[in-house]
Formats: sequence, structure tokens, C-alpha cells
Amino acid sequence: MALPTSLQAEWREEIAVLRLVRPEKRNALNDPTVQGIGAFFSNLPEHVKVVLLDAIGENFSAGLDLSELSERSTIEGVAHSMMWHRAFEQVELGRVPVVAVLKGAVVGGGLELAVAAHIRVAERSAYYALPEGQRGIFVGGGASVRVPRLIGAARMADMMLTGRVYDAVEGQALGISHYLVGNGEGLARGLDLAGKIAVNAPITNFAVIHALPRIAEANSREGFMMEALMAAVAQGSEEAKDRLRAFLEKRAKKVTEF
Ligand code: 1HE
Repeated sequence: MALPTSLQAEWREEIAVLRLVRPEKRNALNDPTVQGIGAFFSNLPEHVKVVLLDAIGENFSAGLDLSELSERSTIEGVAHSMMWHRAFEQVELGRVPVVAVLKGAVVGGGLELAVAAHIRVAERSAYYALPEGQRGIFVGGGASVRVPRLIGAARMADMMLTGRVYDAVEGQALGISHYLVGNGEGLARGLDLAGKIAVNAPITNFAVIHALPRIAEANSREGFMMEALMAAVAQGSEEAKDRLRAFLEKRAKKVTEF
């Protein structure tokens, strides 16, 4: 798969690692990078069960590459934003779960990319901002849909109107990250979590990334129906039967606190 120079892939058996590798520009996202991310996620080899999204340098991403913000007509602006939407939809609604490792700047389009992942591990250095307000623009990579799901529209409005920056501890309390680790520890934790995800039944991973968000956004009547159907599909799989039998025959791991 041909990737732009701003992206690098590493294959670790069932785990694919995709890295932003433009640290000199704080991993700012130019068009080839965004398109490369979309292409990577839509062409994952069959054996890949989970993707880890990582970044070289001290920052996850400084967002949209402001040096490429050329004069665009209104309709070109719509098309550009929709290009980001398509690419990040491949992350959120692709074939496999995605774990993102966050550090330093996770701002603007960088935050938009991070929130398209399913699990976020934040290093203590991570901070979150939406400087679009300061730049005189608006979010265009899906933030107004995905960020309110995590922290609410009111907090997002504050970030955009006042330039508020949340640090990693605040981000963890608000639910932006799922895990908070020390600086330099994100990759190891991310790989550990990716390893756990990779051994789940594929039907469960599918249900979590494709059915759960739709059910969560549906009204209760449709939600309960979708849940019942999804539960029956998962339960009926051979893999579910094997796993349930393994538990009853005391061959499977119990739930443990740590
Ligand atoms: C960039 C970008 C960028 C850095 N586009 N080149 N995003 C922003 O408004 C954030 C803008 N960036 C920053 O506020 C700061 O760079 C950081 C706080 C992220 C990092 O600061 P620092 O001191 O580590 O680095 P720096 O010296 O500011 O930047 C190093 C280089 O990266 C420098 O280039 P150089 O050629 O002078 O070395 C910077 O110009 C460059 N750089 N960030 C282009 N974003 C779909 S819509 C999404 C809308 C948005 O994402 S808007 C938010 C954009």
C-alpha cells in the first residue's frame, strides 16, 4: 500500500501500527496525509484485527496544515471537509477497532482524528484544543459530531469560543481519553490493549464498532430491536458457542479485577 511520506505503517502480526511521521510540522495534517489515512484503513490486509494509531515526536497532531489553507470557494470548502469526513469514517466505521496513543498537541484536526478512534490512551503530556475559533474557521473533520458525544456540545462551544485548552488529567476526567499513562508509556499500553482487542471474537468487535454507536444514537424502540438482533447474530456464531462452552468447562479466563 503506497503511503505518503507523512505516514508509516508497521505490521505486528494481527496489529497494524499507523504512525504520523511529520514531527517537524508537529504532525500537521495535509491533504495527502488525510487521504493516506483513509486509504490505509480501507485497504487493511485480511489478517489485521486491530490498528494502533501513533505519532512520532512529542505531539500527536497540530491539526489541519495551515500552510495549505489556500483560497477555496464555498463549494470547494464543502468538498474539502467532506474529504476529511470520508477519511475519518474509514477509521471509525472501518473493519477493525482502532486504538490511538495521544501525547502533546491533540488539537483541531488532530483531535478530530483522535476522536474517530475507538480507544484513546493519553500520555500525561497530551492537551486538547480546538483553535479553529482563533483561526477564524470552523471544525471540518467531524468534531461537531464526535466531540459532543464525548464531552457535550456545551464544553465544545467553550473550547471553540474561548480557546480553552484541557490538559491530559482534565481530558481523562471528561472522557476524552480512556486511559491516562506517564510520558513515554503510551505505545506499550496501546499495544497491550490492542492485543486484548485482537483476541476478541470478530463478531463482537464488529458489533461494538458498528452496532453500538448506531444503537446509542437511535431512539429506544429501534435501539432495543437492533440490540436484540445483534445479540442473536453474535450468539448464534460458532465462536460464541465455543467460548461459552470453554467457560462452562472451566477452560476460559474468569473476570478478574486486575
Ligand atoms: C504547522 C502547524 C499547523 C505547527 N499547520 N504548520 N491548528 C492550529 O491552529 C495549531 C497550530 N500550531 C500550534 O499552535 C503550535 O505549533 C503547537 C502548539 C501545536 C506546537 O508548538 P511548538 O512550539 O512545539 O511548535 P511550532 O514552533 O509552533 O511549530 C513547529 C513547526 O511546525 C513550524 O514550522 P517551521 O517551518 O517554522 O519550523 C510551524 O509552522 C509548524 N506547524 N502546527 C502547519 N497546524 C478539517 S478542519 C480542521 C481545522 C483545524 O485543524 S484548525 C487548527 C489548526
